Amino acid sequence: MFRPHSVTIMSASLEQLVTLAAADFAAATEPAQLEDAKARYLGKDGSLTTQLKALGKLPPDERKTAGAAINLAKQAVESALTARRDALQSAKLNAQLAAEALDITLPGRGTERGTIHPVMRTLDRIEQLFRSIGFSVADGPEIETDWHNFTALNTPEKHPARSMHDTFYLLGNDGKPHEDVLLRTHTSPVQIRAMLAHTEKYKDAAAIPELRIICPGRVYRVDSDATHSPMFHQVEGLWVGKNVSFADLKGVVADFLRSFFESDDLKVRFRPSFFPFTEPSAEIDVAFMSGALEGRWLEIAGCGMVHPNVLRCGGFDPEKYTGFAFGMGPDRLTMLRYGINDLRLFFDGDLRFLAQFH
Ligand code: 2NM
Repeated sequence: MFRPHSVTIMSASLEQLVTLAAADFAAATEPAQLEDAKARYLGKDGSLTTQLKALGKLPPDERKTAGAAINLAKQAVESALTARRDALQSAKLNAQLAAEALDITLPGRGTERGTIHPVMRTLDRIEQLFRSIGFSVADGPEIETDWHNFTALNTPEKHPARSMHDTFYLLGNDGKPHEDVLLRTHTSPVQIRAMLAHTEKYKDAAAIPELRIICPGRVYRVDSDATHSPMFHQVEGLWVGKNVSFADLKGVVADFLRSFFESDDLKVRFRPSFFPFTEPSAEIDVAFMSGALEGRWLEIAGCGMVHPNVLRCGGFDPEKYTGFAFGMGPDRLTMLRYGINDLRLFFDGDLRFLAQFH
């Protein structure tokens, strides 16, 4: 007898079984219930499994048809199972998405407009004033070598500033401090780098043009109390050329201070002092002629004529060129300009303080 094997007819009871299984699966609302239902049909003692096992007892000529019919039913049950599994999973996902839904149409909480940090305002102001008289602004690394930070600045080998009590040294891979790598203690190494770059650039020229720079930036010292922060700011200035004199230094600095404090009758005095990198050296004091600090001399900066050894380290011949340099603390200038009495307010990040500088 001809029987096309691609077409198989399920018996009525098998069809019922498939319908029953589909209903059983549909009734399962949890994955565990669904797996229990699966076992009833496809498990070891499941009804379809039992029927497949019973095939061997059928007469050989019925085995093939019956087997195909059972397999067809099995496939139908399996696809009903898969469909139900998918449905349960996507229902679960949809429930989760609904629970976690965000209404992105709600207005945001808003961000407040920031303010320029008071010390940065001071730096901007200092830069602007010096640019107006032909200075440019230079910067350099905050991690420096011993040579750029000390040696090139004429600091003696045994100077206390070189000790670990005063200067932060970086740690090497062996956990011990480097002798040669440190956090700069002033911005003078930037001046050394700028002098070297400048003199290198003009090494074949008949004469080296004037160098006029200021170097604002962060500097680091081992020091921390109400008036000292381990990180603070400095602005150093440098003017090197032919016939640059102490008189030029006095004029530039006094003019700058009167512009900075917007006070024509500000008193400025130069008091002899000592720095390794300048000779002669002076401390610069100012006195206000009005306000709470009226008539009191305040130390505001240091300065001097750049030491010949320092000029030489920068590539200048000290027989042909002279220069002046000065250094001041913008943190302190900011405190004076705004009447702030605690340095730490600048570095605490407290918005109640910072938001007052609009
Ligand atoms: C100061 C006081 C005096 C200074 C010197 C130099 C350099 F690199 F040109 F030699 N830069 N800054 C200097 C001089 C800094 O700070 C209180």
